[in-house]
Amino acid sequence: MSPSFISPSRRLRRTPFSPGVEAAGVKAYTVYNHMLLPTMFRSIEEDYHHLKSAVQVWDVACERQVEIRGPDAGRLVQMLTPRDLRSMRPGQCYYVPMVDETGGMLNDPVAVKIAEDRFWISIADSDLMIWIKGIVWGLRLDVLVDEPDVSPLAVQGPRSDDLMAAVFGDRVRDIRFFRFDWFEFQGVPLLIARSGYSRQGGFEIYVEGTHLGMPLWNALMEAGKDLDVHAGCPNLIERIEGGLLSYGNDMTRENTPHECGLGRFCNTMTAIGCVGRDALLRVSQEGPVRQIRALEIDGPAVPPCTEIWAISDERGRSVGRVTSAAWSPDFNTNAAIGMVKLTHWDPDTRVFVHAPDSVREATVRESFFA
Ligand code: THG
Repeated sequence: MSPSFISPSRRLRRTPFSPGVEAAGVKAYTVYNHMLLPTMFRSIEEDYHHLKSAVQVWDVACERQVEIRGPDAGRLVQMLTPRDLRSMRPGQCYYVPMVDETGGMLNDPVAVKIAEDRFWISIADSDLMIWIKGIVWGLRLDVLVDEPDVSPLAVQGPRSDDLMAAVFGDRVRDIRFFRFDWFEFQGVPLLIARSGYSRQGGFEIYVEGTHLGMPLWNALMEAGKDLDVHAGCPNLIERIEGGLLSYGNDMTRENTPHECGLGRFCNTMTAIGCVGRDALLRVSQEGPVRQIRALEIDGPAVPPCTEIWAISDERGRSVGRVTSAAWSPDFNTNAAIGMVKLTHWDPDTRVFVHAPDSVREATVRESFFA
């Protein structure tokens, strides 16, 4: 494959941390929410081993925030998701499937409740704000919806607590999973949550504005020298092993949360006001007929999964599709995420995956790898 490049322009937004990312030798980017998202620094495998053993600083400014603020904020956020938000308190983050009126997935963001009347919706790769603005206008809700200039910086890996404590003090260690608290950096308050798109533990720092971006990046790099800190990014192998879904890859508007295995984040009966409630009540009664599964694909390392790979049974009948796959060094197999039909989704079922290089045998797993 010949090398190709992304043409920069105003539409393809840089981030407050882009100078640091470039200085660290970024080797590849993707585009996410119209913004640059690094995908590789040394190699995907080196980045993977390092993420699992040390600590990395990630430019995830592309996790854009949709701010919802005003008297109707709580009511509006509940309209967007089948997860019951009545018990959510300021200081909490919730992973929330967001659906349209058919129950189709529109996004799978992290909702950050800053105050009773103020939320940040930390979105995956779809233009969620436009849908929200439509609802607000149509129903004349009393809220302001916009995209504030907020850029998350993630610190991920087993040494995250030590690195964060070196910069923000030992109090960061007390933040519980999917909770946040406020900390100062150069006299400016920052929201810091224990969350992030890896299974290695860590934090996300929500940086407001541009000017603190590089000072914070540099402070983390300096404080982490003894911890072998390195620039990193969401890692394809690690996220597949961990079963972290990628909107647009593993799920789309064609899928319900239940098909995505996100039923545990839905309380459709009590999520009164959710736009997709009626549709989801129907499908949650019957149960889905296809669902996300982890798979192990036999053979040598698979090529990059850049399009859907069909899954068939031994007679060639379609029984699903693979949407993400990568060789896992730690599990010594090809780890994959796919949507599998009910007839073939039981653990240990053998199926055929039509990868671009060959048809391979594969096994449906009970659960993800890590
Ligand atoms: N952090 C923040 N914003 C984000 C992401 C993030 N926006 C884009 C994208 N990632 C959204 N998708 C996900 C997917 C999975 C998780 C978070 C965001 C996640 N899931 C855990 C799980 O599925 O087990 C934990 C969920 C829970 O227990 O509540 O962490 O990473 N700010």
